[in-house]
Amino acid sequence: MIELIQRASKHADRQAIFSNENSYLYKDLLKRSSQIASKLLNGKLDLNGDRIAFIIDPSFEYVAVQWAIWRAGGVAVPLCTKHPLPSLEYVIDDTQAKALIYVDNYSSLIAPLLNKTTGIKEESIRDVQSDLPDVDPLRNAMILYTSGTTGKPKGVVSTHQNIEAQIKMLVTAWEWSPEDRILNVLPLHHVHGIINVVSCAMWSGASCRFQPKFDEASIFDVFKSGKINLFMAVPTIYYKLINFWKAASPEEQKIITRALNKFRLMVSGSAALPISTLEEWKNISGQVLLERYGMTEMGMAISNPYDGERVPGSIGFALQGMQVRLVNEEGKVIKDGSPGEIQVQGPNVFKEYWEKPEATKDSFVEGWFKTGDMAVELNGRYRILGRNSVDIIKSGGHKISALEIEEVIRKSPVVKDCGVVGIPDEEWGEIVVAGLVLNQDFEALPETFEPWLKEQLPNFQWPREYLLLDDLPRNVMGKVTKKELQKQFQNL
Ligand code: MLC
Ligand code: AMP
Repeated sequence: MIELIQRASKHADRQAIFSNENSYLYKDLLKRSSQIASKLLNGKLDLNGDRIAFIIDPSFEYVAVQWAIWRAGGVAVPLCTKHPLPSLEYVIDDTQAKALIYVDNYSSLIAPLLNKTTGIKEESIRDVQSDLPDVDPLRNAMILYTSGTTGKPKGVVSTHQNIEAQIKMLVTAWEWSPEDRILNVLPLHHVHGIINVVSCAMWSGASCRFQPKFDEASIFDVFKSGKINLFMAVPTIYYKLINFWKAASPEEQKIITRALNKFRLMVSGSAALPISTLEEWKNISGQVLLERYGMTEMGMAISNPYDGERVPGSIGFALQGMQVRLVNEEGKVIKDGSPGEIQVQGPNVFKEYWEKPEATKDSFVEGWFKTGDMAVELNGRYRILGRNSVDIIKSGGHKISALEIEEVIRKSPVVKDCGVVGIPDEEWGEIVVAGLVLNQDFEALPETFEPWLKEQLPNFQWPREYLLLDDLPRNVMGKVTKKELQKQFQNL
């Protein structure tokens, strides 16, 4: 049986989740997930790895559906609730999802997909019960989509064993206990929210409170209520919270600060934490943010210590159970403190990219997963230098492929050519910007262009600035030089 779910019966009468003004015990989660699993099985003994997609805001219902898919022997494919239809359709097609579970507020968005997959409305699932299969931990559990430097987004397949390893590492490293109470404000189609927040809480018999929409005032209300003692977020969220605190009255600031002082742990990750954010948050909250480093393909790999010095600008040490090495461009393992690519090995590392054997093969060398992130190491402590590709942008903690955006922009009849890059931004880490070469019929960007593009992309992928160019900067070989394009934006 899946250990995460088995453990829940030990905590049957404890509060597991608080969402939409309701409190749910672990036994409620077990009961609801068993009902949904029975509905999915619909008389079968086992889903045998069928992919089941679902689009549900972070909530009790989300976790019940995720567990139900696992309990029925299926593979969970959580969809991004901010994605427009074409991106959702891509995932449904790529996974050949047998069913799509949705809640009412997504009915009209997903309606056009229901000729491709069976729609199941979560609210319509009644009290059905059947025997559930025994699921081997080596079986596939989840597919999360991630953007890369080539082609369309790839489905990262993790087994139950991978997920368990990802959870156990963090529960040990950050000393989770049943007394912990965490607030989740993150989307649940990424490991940060799914593993670090929700699954670690559920594994520990702790309680998770959901706030479906990011909103500074309500987050501070929860902080002030004293109902939580743990918080994890991306640097952009801390940046936004700092600004909100600064705008509050001195009296309000004191109340917030008093509440934050009592937290057991606050974690930052998914993008580089600016030292200024770390310091400002420390002044406000008395908390030194614990910065850690991870990736969809492996959960977390490197972390500052729970006990011990958290060094600003450093991501800390390899987590217990992880093997980490740095490798230079010639493929040599580096031991002298010079920069190299982070490569990892461990039970948490994903199994494969869904139906992309070549991509899977290319992402490993001698059994080590190549992260594409550059770092330096001193006495076991790592510091990130950046990525080895300019085509990957991190904005608000979202990984974005410049090439995917370019592909969409090139479909516009207005545009002859384009180059998309990320440029540094205090709030978002990086923002997406686009250099455009217009077709000769156009002298300026027509007003219809941006609204059209916004329909094709989720808002975190929208270019925030445009530069109209006669041609894109190119090297002698004719290849677009993205670094030069970045400079042109920064010189504006
Ligand atoms: C949104 N906006 C942006 C933007 N995203 N502007 C610039 N750059 C971006 N990336 C704008 C919108 O257009 C809108 O503008 C305004 O901000 C509010 O939009 P929103 O959609 O309501 O945003 P909000 O809900 O506030 O989201 C911000 C956020 C979100 C930081 C909460 O981006 C988020 O949840 N990020 C976390 C992603 C995550 O979980 N990553 C983990 C990946 S896993 P206007 O003008 O309309 O107001 C991973 C591994 C690991 O990386 O190590 O963890
Ligand atoms: P994702 O593919 O969305 O899981 O994003 C993973 C990427 O986020 C990593 O490859 C890093 O580039 C980046 N990342 C995660 N944590 C950190 C961190 N603490 N500092 C810098 N980059 C990070």
